[in-house]
Amino acid sequence: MAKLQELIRVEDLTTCDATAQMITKARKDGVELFFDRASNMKPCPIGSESACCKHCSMGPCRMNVNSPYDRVGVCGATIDTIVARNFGRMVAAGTAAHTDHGMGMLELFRDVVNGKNTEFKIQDPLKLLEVAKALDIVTEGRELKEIALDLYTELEKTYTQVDGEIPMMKRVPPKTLELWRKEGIVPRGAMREIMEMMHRTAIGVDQDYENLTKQISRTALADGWGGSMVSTDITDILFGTPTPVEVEVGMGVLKEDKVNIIVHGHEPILLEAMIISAADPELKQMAIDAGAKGINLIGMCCSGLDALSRHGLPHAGNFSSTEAVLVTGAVDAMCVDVQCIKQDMKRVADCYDTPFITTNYRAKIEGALHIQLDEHEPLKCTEEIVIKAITRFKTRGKTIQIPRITGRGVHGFSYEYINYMLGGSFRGSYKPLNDNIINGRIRGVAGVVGCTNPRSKQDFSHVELVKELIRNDVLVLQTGCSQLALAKAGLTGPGAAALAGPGLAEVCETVGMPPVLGLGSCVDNSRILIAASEMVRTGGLGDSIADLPAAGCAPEWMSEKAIAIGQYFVASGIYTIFGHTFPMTNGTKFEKHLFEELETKGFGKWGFADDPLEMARLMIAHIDKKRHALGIDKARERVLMDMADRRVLDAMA
Ligand code: BF8
Repeated sequence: MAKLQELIRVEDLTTCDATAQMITKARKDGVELFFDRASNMKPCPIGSESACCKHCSMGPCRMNVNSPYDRVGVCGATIDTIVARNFGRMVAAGTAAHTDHGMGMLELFRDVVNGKNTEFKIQDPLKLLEVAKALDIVTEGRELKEIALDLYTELEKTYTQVDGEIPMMKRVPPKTLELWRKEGIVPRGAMREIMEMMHRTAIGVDQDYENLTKQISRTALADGWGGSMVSTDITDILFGTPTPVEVEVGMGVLKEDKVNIIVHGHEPILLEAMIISAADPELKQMAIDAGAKGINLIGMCCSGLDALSRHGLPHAGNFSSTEAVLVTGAVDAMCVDVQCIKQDMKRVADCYDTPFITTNYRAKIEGALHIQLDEHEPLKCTEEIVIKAITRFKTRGKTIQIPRITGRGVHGFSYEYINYMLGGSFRGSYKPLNDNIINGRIRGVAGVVGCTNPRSKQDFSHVELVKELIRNDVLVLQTGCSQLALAKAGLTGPGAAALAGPGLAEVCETVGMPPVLGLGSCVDNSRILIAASEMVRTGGLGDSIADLPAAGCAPEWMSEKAIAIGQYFVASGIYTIFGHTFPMTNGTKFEKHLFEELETKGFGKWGFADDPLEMARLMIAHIDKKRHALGIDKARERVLMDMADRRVLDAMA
């Protein structure tokens, strides 16, 4: 462990009080966390500007980030080729993660429909019919199983099709789709796009950054409108479409007198199976016999967000808290599947005698206990994990310290529920949302999403950015670790309307919704795309997604998946800002292309800012620019005057 004087002050690492307490405890216990390593390991200055090329053995070639056009790589690759290739490979990796996850969900769906998997059944047949209809599958007079099998066959194309357009293109607003067709970036199938992206970024292939950008967009769109969207829809069909539910979040959800089991990762099947096992009467009795008051199942990161949205399951925290939670000593089993699992969690778990269990053959960790989850018999795995956790509870050490900190919020705002919430059960519609944007009560819509990162004070930018947005009447949609940051800060409950600007507050109070709507895990960013499509379809806000008064931001991002998400938002027409770092060499033509030129072609564009208030300023300025272009900027001026007049009248009353 690094010397104490080299360690950064805890208050500079996180604004999450529970995580801060655990960092302090870990330091006392002599246990190193990733915060400490981030403090002591400077990022590579060449790599952080993406100015290194290592795609062949003539290099690696390092460019001069201060004067990027001074030299070229041994093969002659320019800085623009190098940075664009690196960026493309990040998008390919992020897209691969989401689409591999989505394909797994689709296979599970097929096996459930075929009766090969009897552990699960379709929970939302209505959503199955809706998705089938959206893809022009005949539903009238047919058995649900027949429709479901057709749906599987259609959706499989999202991944495996080699030519044509992926099925979800039917949900894209016509003008947005027209642009993609003109630019030749409509995805064929995710496997094809990822394969071509990897090919074109190999030594000696595509060496034109603008041409590479087209494939980067095509690959990313195969994620957002393909792999991720199918995953969200199929997961809703299988496990239920979320509706608002009040949830408890933060490390205080751990219970000293219960067997605490945490599930961390991304694929919903592990946590869905764990929910069944944790409710098993025999296992519950076994926990009681061991002296516990019960089994306390908890989620973390995106798996946790899935179960939080669908079942109201407690959630212990986001990415930056997954080691810290082990420091409580109160975790009786930490089980993981895929993505965002830090290798060092195994060592931290060992320090506190917590069983650390991998469950997916695609994501083993050296030295960790592996119990393979077989999706045909998932309970075998989850029951074994529960038994291991009960055994650990019996032999728990005395050094348990659970931060008594929890937050409460309302989550589970699916696209469908927003429709119902705004329009009512008989006339579900986005028209009230559009009307309130047009009349200026709601200034615009922002997606605030993505990771936390030990190089950025945990949760700080998420929370400050969202506060500033809602204060300025911007409705915020959230997914991923960002959502947890806001939930812990108390901004996902209806009470948060008090922090909103007068127009947004009025809408929230009328509808009974918070100004910050949690939509789920990172693959559920697809819900934002569908909501954006519906806003265009409803009318009054332009013809394409690029016309909407909307913007996106991932202020503390860290994963390649975030880059893929950012690119599919940009390609879909949304101005998207990333914070604290960006894999880009400043002053390059590729930078200008992503940050300026894409917008002039009808797409969105990338933005960057380090300070949350600056992020908010850029997003609001963009929203106002779009309002002006739509000719609805005057309406907002009138509404603000109405509000002011009303306050004067209130004061006089
Ligand atoms: O997919 S927000 S740290 S947990 S990558 Fe990971 Fe980032 Fe969290 Fe989920 Ni998304």
